[in-house]
Amino acid sequence: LDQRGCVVWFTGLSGCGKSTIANELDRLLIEHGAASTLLDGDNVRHGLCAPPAVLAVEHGDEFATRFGLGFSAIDREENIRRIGAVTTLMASAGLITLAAFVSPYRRDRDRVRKMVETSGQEGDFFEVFVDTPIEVCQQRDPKGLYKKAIAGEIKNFTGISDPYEAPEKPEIHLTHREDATPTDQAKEIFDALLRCGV
Ligand code: GGZ
Repeated sequence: LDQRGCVVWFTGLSGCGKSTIANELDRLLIEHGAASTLLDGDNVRHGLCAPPAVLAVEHGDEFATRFGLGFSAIDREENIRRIGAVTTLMASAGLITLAAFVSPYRRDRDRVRKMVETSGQEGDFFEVFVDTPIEVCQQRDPKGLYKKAIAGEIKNFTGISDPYEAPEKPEIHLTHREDATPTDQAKEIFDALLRCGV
């Protein structure tokens, strides 16, 4: 009955495991009676931050060009800004809000931190760096995106043809370990959140 909201922000390359770990953490939190919710590219990039081609169908070309989002630096900036605003609202409503986005730019992530902490208090934003080597992500390649990016079929692909700026001081730094399952890693974050008073 006494739950403070917060934002747990996962950042890392495509295929690093951030959504999988975030889903496990969400399950763990709910099992323990917490009110948590999860946002990731799989839900947000279809609605709140849909691409131009999707918006064009219902809203026409001008609207699609102005408000549809792709993967250029400025589109990613707006993607993270919108998500940051939504997670800020969710956290102030008392939810443990999990967000899993590549979010490759340090400045964009730091702006979300500021937004969350200005609306709540310092310590409400936990940055989780899912630090999986690109070789491992590339080997997993569940959607075949790395293959396409290397072939030049996808432009601005993070880690291949676009930068990734690693967090300098994340609250939680998960390094890749062969012997740790996503459930183990979610438990690590869960314990760290408890230690921080969530
Ligand atoms: C990076 C891309 C790209 C490009 C499509 N670069 O592994 P996924 O597939 O499911 O997660 C990636 C997702 C990234 O969307 P985000 O909203 O998290 O990106 S950001 O925070 O940078 O705005 C990947 C897929 O979309 N994808 N094109 N060019 N990832």
